[in-house]
Amino acid sequence: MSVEAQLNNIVKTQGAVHLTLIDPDSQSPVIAGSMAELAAKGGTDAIMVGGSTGAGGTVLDQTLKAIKEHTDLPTILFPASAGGVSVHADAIFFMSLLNSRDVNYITANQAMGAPLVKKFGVEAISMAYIIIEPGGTVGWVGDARLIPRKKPALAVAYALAGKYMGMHYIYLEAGSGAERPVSTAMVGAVKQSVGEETKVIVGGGIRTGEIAGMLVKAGADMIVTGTVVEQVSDIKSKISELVDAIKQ
Ligand code: 1GP
Repeated sequence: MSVEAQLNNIVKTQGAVHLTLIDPDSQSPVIAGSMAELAAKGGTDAIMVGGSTGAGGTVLDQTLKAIKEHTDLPTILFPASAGGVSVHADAIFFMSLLNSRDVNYITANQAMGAPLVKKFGVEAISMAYIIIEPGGTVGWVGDARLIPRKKPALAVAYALAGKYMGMHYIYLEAGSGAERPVSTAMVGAVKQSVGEETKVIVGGGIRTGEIAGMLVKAGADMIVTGTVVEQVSDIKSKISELVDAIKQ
């Protein structure tokens, strides 16, 4: 079964997916491997690997290899550029930053990376990436025209554009480490407009089960957490808290 089909099946049978994001630039590959193992024990569904800066080349390959040695969970690339492609991943979020001002983040890196994705046989999962205030590092790096927190209609417009362009997943991103995640009102409006088939991913600033649960209740199909895994001493318990809060 493809990774996309596995994720969609989890949404169908368990209500929502939890994704753990590991940034290869934040720790050694060995530590990344043990973080993934603990996240798997806590019940996460897949490991995303990527980051806005310093997440390519050997460090990316070695991080993926270490993660693979410690868990059987699917690994999904979360690239910032064509340099974020690796032969060692199962899948890649093949994403376009729809509200960027820079063509490099909308189509050019995608074109440069596509032949590698094909050559490596990595499964491409099409995704519309939309950055909401405050946007953080990725908002700056991706030169995003940030969608105001209180303007759900603008997020809906971009999400629908992504759906009509054939993207299967819509990712609402507040930026890694954001003080607050995307609002439940925005998540609800986007989910209602794109419908059941198009999956809505929410990430950035999610730190507790309570918040993750509220976002899923509002309409999120998948929740991404990254920073919290780097900050807590007991990774397994924190992931369990998040997973328990979003599963049916
Ligand atoms: C960043 O949405 C992800 O791209 C995760 O954000 O690090 O705040 O969990 P956090």
